[in-house]
Amino acid sequence: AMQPLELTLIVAATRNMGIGLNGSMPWTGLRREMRYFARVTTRLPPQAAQTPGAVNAVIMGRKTWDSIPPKFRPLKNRLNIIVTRSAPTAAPSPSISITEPIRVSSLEQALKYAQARAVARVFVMGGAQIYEAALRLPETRRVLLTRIEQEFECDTFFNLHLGGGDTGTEGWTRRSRQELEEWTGEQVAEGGEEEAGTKYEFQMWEKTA
Ligand code: FOL
Repeated sequence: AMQPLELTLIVAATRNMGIGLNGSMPWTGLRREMRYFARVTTRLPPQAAQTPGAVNAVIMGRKTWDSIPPKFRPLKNRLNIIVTRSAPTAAPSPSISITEPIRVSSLEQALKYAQARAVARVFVMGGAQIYEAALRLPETRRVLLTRIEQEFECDTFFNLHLGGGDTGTEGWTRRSRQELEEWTGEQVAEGGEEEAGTKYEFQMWEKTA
């Protein structure tokens, strides 16, 4: 049966919700954090794990695509969908191999493509403009936030303020560490993580209203 498409945003942000500087990330050296991103976006949910050929999709803006080191793109074992104003006018065929990134001209087209491909999970991985568009959609159910407990100079922000406690912004609720572990399949440290002198915490937020 056709599952209703559900979107998960995945983002690493400072306390001020800073996500970028000069077209790249404001920090360096958060390698375990990056590996968490790679595993979480790749891992299939239990229902899809048995299905041959099942994959997740990652949707990103063109600037985020450009920011990924060429040797890592397309992000492997995931269907990569790029939102760009210079997408071909014809809709991409639903049978293209995942070794080929798909270019579409809007987030709505990206969702339609993901649905036509019957992908397992759909992640929105930025940047700011794409997150902003996704936060307006009813399909957006969840944010996997890595909250970085150190200020970095940023010129790009995630425009939803999710608080430190479980009371964030109206309509959003923080889920427990156990709920995050169940949904992501990851084991996360109780008191948060620290790497390259930077403390951070893996969080999961869900839309309640
Ligand atoms: N979310 C989180 N939690 N952390 C991030 O760093 C992050 N980054 C983006 C979006 N959401 C995020 C966008 N930027 C790669 C590079 C930049 C990028 C996202 C991904 C990348 O190269 N990923 C490889 C891992 C490479 C490695 O192991 O170092 C991948 O396979 O996912």
